[in-house]
Amino acid sequence: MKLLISGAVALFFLASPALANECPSLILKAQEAMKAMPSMDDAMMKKVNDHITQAQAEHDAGKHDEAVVTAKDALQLLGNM
Ligand SMILES: [Cu+2]
Repeated sequence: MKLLISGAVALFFLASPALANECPSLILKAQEAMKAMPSMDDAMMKKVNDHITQAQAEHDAGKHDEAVVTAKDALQLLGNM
């Protein structure tokens, strides 16, 4: 049983290389990148904002991998990877 749990934990970590604290820093980076871009059209701004909000929600829900992907999408939209 213990072996089974270790296996599951190992699998979990293999499948989830993202660190729990990687999302907030990526979210912050996206927020700062957005602030640094004053001339962004509204549709784009909304799209990036939605990504940031979603990333924060995913992080809060413990879905750190998804949060990282979403935050990276936001950064990609901002052309700031
Ligand atoms: Cu997270």
